[in-house]
Amino acid sequence: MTELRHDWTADEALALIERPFHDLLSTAHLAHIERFDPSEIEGAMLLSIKTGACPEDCAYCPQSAVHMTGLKPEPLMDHDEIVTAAEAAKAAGATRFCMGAAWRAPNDRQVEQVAGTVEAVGALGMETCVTLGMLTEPQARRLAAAGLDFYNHNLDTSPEFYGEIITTRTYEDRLETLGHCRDAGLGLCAGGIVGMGESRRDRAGLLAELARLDPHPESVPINLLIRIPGTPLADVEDLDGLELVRTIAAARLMMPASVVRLSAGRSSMTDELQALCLHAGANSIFLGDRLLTADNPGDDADSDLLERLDVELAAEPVTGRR
Ligand code: SAM
Ligand code: DTB
Ligand code: SF4
Repeated sequence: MTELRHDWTADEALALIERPFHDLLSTAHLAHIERFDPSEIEGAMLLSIKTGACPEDCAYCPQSAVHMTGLKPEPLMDHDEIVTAAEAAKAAGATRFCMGAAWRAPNDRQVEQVAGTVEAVGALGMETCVTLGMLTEPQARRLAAAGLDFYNHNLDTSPEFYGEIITTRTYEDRLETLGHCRDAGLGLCAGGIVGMGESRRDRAGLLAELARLDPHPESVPINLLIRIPGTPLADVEDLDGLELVRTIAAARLMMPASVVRLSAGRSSMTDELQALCLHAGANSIFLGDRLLTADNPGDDADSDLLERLDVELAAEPVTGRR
């Protein structure tokens, strides 16, 4: 079996990404089928429970108050409305419900509110995930006590490129929040974005940082930038789709037991590109026609694609053989 290593360097990750395409893809697919059933993928559903007006300056994000994206801010949603959305997600075939709030860092009262909702969503028999920005260790423990399964906090890119994308908090801040979550016993969902004008070396650097976490994040979302008018990255050059495939294949090889999610950006991909990403080792998608604020292909397009690929949505949460 492909071994679980936690000593990856950016150079080693780059050497993987740069392997001849077919060699990289077939090796990654073999690693995939060692630990997962390739005929099923995880379906997760996102809900933005607090939208926009975020004080951070993340250059990709429609929800940053620093950019003029025309997005209408919305306060924290009612508990009951969120639980109703989770029930609908379950009915649509999702096994995981992910709640996102555009906060830099929540206060204790906000964490308390979210904890109550996490308990109710967990009681529906779904895996729960939240992404609320930076957390203190007591806040992470509070969420763990509510039964939260996963915390999503992305490293987004390499340490070297990070400063081009965000200036209002550091790479260290992000690693610290991930550490608090791990110490509290939470599962981690941590990944990044490609297509922001970064180099192959930056994509390698991101993967090396993720794969040096011990244990590896259980979920690794790979987002393709959705270019949002009004953000500084609105006009960044298109990324060659095959670079996304290489990134996913390297993620599969470096974190062989983790679920790799083909996350944001599927609406701009062809079915053939998505199929290559799934062959390279991605085994999770977001269902539905909306991510947090941006478009997603939607259930009809997805069931059509999965049927043509002889792939099904897993009825139970997906985990890799350890
Ligand atoms: N505020 C929290 C935080 O930053 O951790 C949670 C929400 S934030 C929207 C979650 C992730 O969504 C980001 O880390 C980023 O990877 C992804 N994301 C945001 N905008 C995106 C875009 N335009 N295209 C692709 N991914 C995006
Ligand atoms: C992640 O890595 N991608 C999701 C989830 N974690 C929270 C969010 C994607 C957001 C895309 C832009 C939007 O919908 O606003
Ligand atoms: Fe967007 Fe999260 Fe950055 Fe806020 S912290 S601008 S919600 S990515």
